[in-house]
Amino acid sequence: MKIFYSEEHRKHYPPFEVFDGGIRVPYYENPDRMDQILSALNKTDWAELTEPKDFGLDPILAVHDQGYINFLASCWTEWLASEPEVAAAPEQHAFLPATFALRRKSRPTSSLRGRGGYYIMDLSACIVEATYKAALASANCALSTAEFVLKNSTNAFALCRPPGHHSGKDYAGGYCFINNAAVTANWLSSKGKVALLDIDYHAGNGTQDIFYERDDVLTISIHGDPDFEYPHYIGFADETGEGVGLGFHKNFPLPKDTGDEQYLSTLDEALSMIRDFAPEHLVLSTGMDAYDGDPLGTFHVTQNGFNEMGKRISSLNLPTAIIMEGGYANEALGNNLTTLLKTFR
Ligand code: SP5
Ligand code: ZN
Repeated sequence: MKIFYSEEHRKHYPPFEVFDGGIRVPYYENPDRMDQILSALNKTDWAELTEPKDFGLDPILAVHDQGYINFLASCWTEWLASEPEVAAAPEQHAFLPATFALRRKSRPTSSLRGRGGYYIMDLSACIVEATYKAALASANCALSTAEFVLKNSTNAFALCRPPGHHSGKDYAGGYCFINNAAVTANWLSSKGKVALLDIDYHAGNGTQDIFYERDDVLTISIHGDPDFEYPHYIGFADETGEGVGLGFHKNFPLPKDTGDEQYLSTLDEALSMIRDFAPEHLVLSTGMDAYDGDPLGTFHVTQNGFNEMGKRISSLNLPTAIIMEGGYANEALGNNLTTLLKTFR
């Protein structure tokens, strides 16, 4: 299996994030995740790692707002230039907003703080010097995968870091800056209908937002119920699309402690929707944080569960762009992922 991967992510390693209750914790979405995955892939005889090519900004700007991308590009240097304390010890700092945009119609004001609260939705999308380049390389891994899937009518995997599914048209959040899966689905949508299935433990809010009013990309997310879980305000069952997009989005919010059996029967419902939609391509937002041992999750999906998920999804027999999202049980991440991926060979 072709796997598109870039080392460009490595220096995107913020020194902390801010958790519930305001405590600073080490950054969970860290480069060790990729090392665990790479080491598991290297033990297989089917993983073929390839550098992504550069697609430029056009396919990204087809999904994201120009002002938002400009903000990502210049945030760190602007911050460094304006705060002597940061410039004195950049490795101890990460940019985060302190005030968030209001629920009324608001605008990105010109100050960095004003843009920060407008373009960032939480305290885990930390920006450091390497963030923007890492996010671009990650999107290029996804686009390279899309191109390969299209040309060869087969499956391929984008080992993306940072992940993407919490990032909307004009905002970062949940470790995500550019929505790699959305960029991919949008890019593929010029060749026919696309289904995007999100199996990350968290609701794919950014993806939902981006395609909410479209009927050419069916988006489905299976996740922890936002009644108790991040991202808290989106991902409910009654959100089903708007305008021509009505009926082309589906959320499956599941309770705490969901295990293999309940997960798989929900997956079957999602797969039957995809069959009915009859897309040309599938994009799979592949978070592994539904895993039993995940520090950010509450589900109990086992390695065997991931194997069964992979078998059922791959039996759709659709050319599939598999896009890496979350998954934080680093010691199990590599094996869980290769277990899922190998069903797509
Ligand atoms: C891509 C992805 O999986 N992003 C997830 C971002 C989740 N951030 C949520 C932070 C809230 C942490 N609450 C943790 C409780 C641990 N016991
Ligand atoms: Zn997640």
